[in-house]
Amino acid sequence: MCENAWRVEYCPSDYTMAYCNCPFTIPECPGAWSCEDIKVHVEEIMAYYDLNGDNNLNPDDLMNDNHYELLVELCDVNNDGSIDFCEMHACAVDTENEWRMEYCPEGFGLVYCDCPMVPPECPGAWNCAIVI
Ligand SMILES: [Ca+2]
Ligand SMILES: [Ca+2]
Repeated sequence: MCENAWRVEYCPSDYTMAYCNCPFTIPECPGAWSCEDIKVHVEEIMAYYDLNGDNNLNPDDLMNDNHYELLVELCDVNNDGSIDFCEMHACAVDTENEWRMEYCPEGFGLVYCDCPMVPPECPGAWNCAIVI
């Protein structure tokens, strides 16, 4: 709104308004998951399958073999034979986007979610080296 108010005031009258896609308004697609939904889902999966609590899914967790192999095939990005939280999270985001491409109306955006396990950089925040 500010940009267009500024244009009305300072631009020649035939100058066009800016109509940008608002990044915060996404068309409704029933059943689509938000980043928050994905995070909760991944937390549930990890809590359910990660029996030894090391935040990795691997054969130690006594998963059903077929399910484990499928997960490794789909989600084990670094090929170390286990799926950590962020690999599972990225996998869930991919799955969500495949679903959206199939079922959501055209124009419905894909979802891009950072792995919630990695603390975000905060400008001006102190890191451990400064604190110590
Ligand atoms: Ca584990
Ligand atoms: Ca891995």
